[in-house]
Amino acid sequence: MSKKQTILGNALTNLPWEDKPAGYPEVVWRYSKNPVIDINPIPCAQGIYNSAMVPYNGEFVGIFRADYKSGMPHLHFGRSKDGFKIEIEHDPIKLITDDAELGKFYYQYDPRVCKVEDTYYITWCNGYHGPTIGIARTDDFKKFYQMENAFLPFNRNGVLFPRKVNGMYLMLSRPSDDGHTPFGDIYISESPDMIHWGKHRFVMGRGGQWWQGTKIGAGPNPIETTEGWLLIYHGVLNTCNGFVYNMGAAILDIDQPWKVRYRTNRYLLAPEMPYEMIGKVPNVVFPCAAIFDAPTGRIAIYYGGADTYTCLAFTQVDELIDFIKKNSEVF
Ligand code: BMA
Repeated sequence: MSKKQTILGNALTNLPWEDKPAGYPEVVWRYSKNPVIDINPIPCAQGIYNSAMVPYNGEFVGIFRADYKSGMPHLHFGRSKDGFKIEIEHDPIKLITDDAELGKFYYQYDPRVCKVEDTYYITWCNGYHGPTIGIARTDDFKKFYQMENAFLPFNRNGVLFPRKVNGMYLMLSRPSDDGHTPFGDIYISESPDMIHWGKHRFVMGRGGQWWQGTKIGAGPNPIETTEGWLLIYHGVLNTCNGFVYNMGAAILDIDQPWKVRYRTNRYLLAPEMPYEMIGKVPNVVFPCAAIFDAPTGRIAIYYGGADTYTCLAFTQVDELIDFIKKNSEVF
């Protein structure tokens, strides 16, 4: 029997949760009533997906990617009492900035939300002369203050760590191109102030097994566990008929998170359900948030399905870490 691994963090007794179906052979299982956000959810949007929820004041709030009927993605605020039924505001979030240059973004997509100390930070892919990482902060989810873009274009999947490490804020990101990202590896950068980012280091790359052979990108904010930082990520397979987005996981060293301790050599979740295989972009599972109840080790993962739907899946931390260690390869 391996040692039981636990999450270092808070209790969340109202975590959205559903037990694993009896006999289900995989370590991540889907919510039986997926998707939690269906197609055409609000008047302006054809789909809401690749979005992030966090617990807040006993309920849940989130920042959502809404794809407009113009094809352009923008960020909307949403709330939920139970984590399952989500209400999205019909108007986009107004980012506050007194710097006109910062306000010159063209699109916003794939948000993450991370509480560091007492502030909630939103990171997203910001269209500023090509995709880069936008950052905003809020204390109350009413006023959102836009900060400097973290990096030069072209970059995506900017994912913050939930606490400083060695006195620095840390962010994972995935530099690539201005198109549909034909390649991509995960890097880490540090900052003393959430504005100036540097000391960029390679964390892990595409390659090895085909499910993650084309590109990889960080998903939810890393979760601190007794084994290291648990990082859920997406890995992309290139087929004769296009990309397939899968979900994998890794364990990063707790003090030097650019060091990969374990990394799955097979996927945890691949597009298999109609809401993952059929949509605006077929064959996509794209995780962007993971919330947890530390004492029980339960984790709920919000992921996008087929660039159309928002979905939920669940896992149990000790089982997941055992799985990652058993099915691991570091390369
Ligand atoms: C990526 C991003 C994601 C999207 C995926 C599949 O490059 O644009 O938002 O889910 O492609 O289309």
